[in-house]
Amino acid sequence: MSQPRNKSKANSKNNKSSPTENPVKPTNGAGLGANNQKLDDLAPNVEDSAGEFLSTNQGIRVNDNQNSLKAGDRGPTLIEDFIFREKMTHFDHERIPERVVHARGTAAHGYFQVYESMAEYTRAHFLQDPSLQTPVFVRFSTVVGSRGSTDLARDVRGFAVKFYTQEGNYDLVGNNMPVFFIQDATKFPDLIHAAKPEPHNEMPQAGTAHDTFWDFISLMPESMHMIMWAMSDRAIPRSLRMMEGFGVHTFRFINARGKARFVKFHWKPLLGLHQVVWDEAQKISGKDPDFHRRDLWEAIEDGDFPEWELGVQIVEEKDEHSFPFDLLDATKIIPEELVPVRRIGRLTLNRNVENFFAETEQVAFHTGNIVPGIDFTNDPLLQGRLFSYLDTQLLRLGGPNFHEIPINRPVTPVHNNQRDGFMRQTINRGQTSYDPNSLRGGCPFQAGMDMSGFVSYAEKIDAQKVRQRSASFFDHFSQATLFYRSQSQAEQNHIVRALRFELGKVGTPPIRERMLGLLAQVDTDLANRVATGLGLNVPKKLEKPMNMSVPADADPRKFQPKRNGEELEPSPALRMVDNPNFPLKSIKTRKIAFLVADGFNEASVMDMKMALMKAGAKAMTVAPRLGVLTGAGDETLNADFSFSTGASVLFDAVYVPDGQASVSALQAGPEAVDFLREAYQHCKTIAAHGVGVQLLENAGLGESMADAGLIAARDGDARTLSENFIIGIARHRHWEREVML
Ligand code: HDE
Repeated sequence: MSQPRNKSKANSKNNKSSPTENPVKPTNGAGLGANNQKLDDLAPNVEDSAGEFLSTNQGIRVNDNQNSLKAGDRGPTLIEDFIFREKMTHFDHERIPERVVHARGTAAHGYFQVYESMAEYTRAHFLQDPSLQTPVFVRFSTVVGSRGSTDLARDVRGFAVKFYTQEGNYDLVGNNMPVFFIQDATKFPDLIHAAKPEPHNEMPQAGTAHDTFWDFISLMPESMHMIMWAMSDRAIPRSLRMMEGFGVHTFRFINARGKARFVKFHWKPLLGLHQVVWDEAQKISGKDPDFHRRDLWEAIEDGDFPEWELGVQIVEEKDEHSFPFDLLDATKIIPEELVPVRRIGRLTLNRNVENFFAETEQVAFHTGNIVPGIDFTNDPLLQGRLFSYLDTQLLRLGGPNFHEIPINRPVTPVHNNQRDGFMRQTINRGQTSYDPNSLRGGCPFQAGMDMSGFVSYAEKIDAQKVRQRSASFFDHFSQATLFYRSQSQAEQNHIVRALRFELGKVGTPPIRERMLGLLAQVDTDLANRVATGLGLNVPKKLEKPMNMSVPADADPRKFQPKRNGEELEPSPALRMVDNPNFPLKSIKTRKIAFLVADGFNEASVMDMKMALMKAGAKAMTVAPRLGVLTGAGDETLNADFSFSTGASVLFDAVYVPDGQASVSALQAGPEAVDFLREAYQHCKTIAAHGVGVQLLENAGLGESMADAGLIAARDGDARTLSENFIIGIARHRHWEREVML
């Protein structure tokens, strides 16, 4: 059922709408689900067949949905069967083109609330009033894989936020990494063609570990900073709820007096920053390719609403040129040590979608959707995106009326002279569809600034029309080095391993060597370690010419990557392990596997379960079989998983409770021991109580081992043990276990 929403009086013949009426209403836009203006807006479009008769799309009730109409019960189907034809035709047309990038995604509803008025910096209405809750729809995604690909691919994650503000839709279409591979939008099709499955054999799916990607990258020194991020653990998040988001480009804030400042946007997750291990990621891709999607869905269903704080880095216009990099260059960050991130509000996701296709698939983000008080800069990557997003929606959603699809329409009224086109829903009343007009008293009117009319920032531009990259963009290595040197030892090891994996999958030796040459520009130790894994030597010199983004007729000798000479201090804000921005060590929403079988000790299970639940974690039982398990004292417990449906990679930590019969049953097969060994290998916290310790020993993980993440207590109660267990889990992983060659 679809209803046109704009039954607005403003479109009526006797237009009473006054040009002095401000669209900004004092009411709250959202609330904890109950009072969310966007959800109210979607409600008339929600269909629910509970208690209803089956009908055709024309509303005719169907008597037989089992058989097509035939000439005789063994005869041919008749073309007259309108019920069959309608059903089959609709089915044949169910698919729309998937997104050319970011095809794999998942989304949820929620709201945003600013902590205090930002009026000093921006006139954006949704950033003025701390009591206002602005509805949002957020879609997370991977970039390279197709719609059905695994969530755990090594990849950048999209973090796209649509704010349904009182002044229209504002889209902050960001990623979970603050920089990008390229500096100019015209290189985007090249980058994506190189990263996607190779065109001759459509392999590999959802991964960059192949020749064409590294061929391209090895010739693109400007990518090196982003490559460091993409090879880091940021590319394999533990959960979409535990990753940062970034607007990437420098934008502008403009206040009511017209004063502009530069701004970079950040999303800081309240659950902290966490990753999985690459081996784990690959196994999760087989055990549960929907791991991230499921994690987000379940957290919201359970009431564990994910939250992020919106952070801004604000730079005065006069300081534009005071950094050792260009603010318009999307391959650079502003280190937080140079310009602190001020946290200005909170995003909460509290409602799953009703229908994946209608909402998650049909949502159309566009960097060009901005509201008064926010504006663009001349970042050439952003400028290209401003064209691409609208263009891509026209194809993907089939025409110019995709803004009318319920998930895309704003909560503010839409009045203009745009008309017709495929799938038009709005019934525009009246004789006129042009401006100026007198027949309609000039409606719809232009809005003054005091009526929330959008006015572009009047930037002064006096320049030659050139196809040229600014020389201020040519330092491609300083920040790559900064990133690598800011990582913890464990994270540096992971970058080395990731590069060994990715380049190890490259079949063309000169590509590997060229990459080593580039890595040596970032950090010689990094290059040497990667080279060791590949059985190669680091080339003495950088292979030339590198692509320095110059036209055919330019002299390549004049354009070489360079360092600006300034060594930037390592920035702890860039690492995931012990990042000072995330001091809170919480185990909230973490999943803990309890390995149990019949004969478990009830107190050992319940005490630990209660302690974990109190700390906000989720205890789940994994047993040799599904069904009801009986404890030593005849109390029963349901197995949440069997060894065939559960796997250690799906949990954050493992506990083996006391109970002789239970432990003996677990020892009878190889699964429990394998489960523990794998959890250990992935640096997870493991605890065992009473005879449960035997199982650890059986797995070769004796309690004598000096390891903060291995907690064994033969005696005492599980309550005492639980304190250490919780501290261990809160550390997330025990990286000191990793052996690096
Ligand atoms: Fe995108 N990008 N992009 N991108 N992007 C798309 O738009 C594009 C870039 C990002 O959940 C497409 O609707 C160009 C940076 C996200 O629906 C397309 C360039 C950043 C999403 C497109 C970039 C992003 C997209 C494909 C280089 C981080 C998914 C489908 C100039 C700041 C949004 C679509 C969703 C999607 C073009 C680079 C983020 C083709 C040309 C940098 C999160 O329009």
